[in-house]
Amino acid sequence: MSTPKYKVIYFNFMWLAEPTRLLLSYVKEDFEDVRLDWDEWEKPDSKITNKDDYPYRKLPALEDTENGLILGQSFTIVRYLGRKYKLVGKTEVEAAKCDEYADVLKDMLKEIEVMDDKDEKTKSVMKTNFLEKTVPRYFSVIESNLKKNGGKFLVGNSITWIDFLLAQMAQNFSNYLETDVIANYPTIKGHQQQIFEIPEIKAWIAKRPVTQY
Ligand SMILES: N[C@@H](CCC(=O)N[C@@H](CS)C(=O)NCC(=O)O)C(=O)O
Repeated sequence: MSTPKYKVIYFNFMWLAEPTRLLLSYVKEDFEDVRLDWDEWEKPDSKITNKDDYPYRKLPALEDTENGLILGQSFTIVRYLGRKYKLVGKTEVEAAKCDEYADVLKDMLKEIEVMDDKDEKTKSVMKTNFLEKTVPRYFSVIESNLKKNGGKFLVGNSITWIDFLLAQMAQNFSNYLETDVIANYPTIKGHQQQIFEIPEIKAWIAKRPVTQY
């Protein structure tokens, strides 16, 4: 067996690394799926001594053995692979729309991540705000744009990195909030189902470790 071209280093979650894992599965690139122990990483006297090997001491990181690159920042990683495999849109406008949607998802993600260390009452208020204000603000626009574009691809007439990012981030938000955040957005829901049904993606989903997030 040949050595995989890529190493995806993260923890045993889907969260920020899964869009990359989906994209690599889609382009049929074998990758080493390295999952570090989160609890161990968090310990002040952690046995993980090579944290400095990873950009900003944060994960996920992608190692590309073709050119020696070690890349940090999850959205940058998916965009990089998108570029490499020509999944970034066919025009500058399409590429810009991919970036716009990615920034939307990042704004949403930020709101979720700040909930994490809050007490249950505060978290519940933040969750309601997210579901009642944030989700409609962003997803109603994406729903309408996606519908106008035919429902299959967010941008243009072929798959791009943002299709993987949206499908997985919507899943992440739903898993974290224990509510299907796209239940009221049938076009986004249908798009997500189509992405998860792509044979290469379906095969990855069937074999990946089962995790809550
Ligand atoms: N903006 C970064 C965030 C990366 C990040 O915060 N990763 C967390 C895990 S989800 C981490 O590595 N935390 C470990 C630490 O801060 O020591 C990205 O999208 O990759």
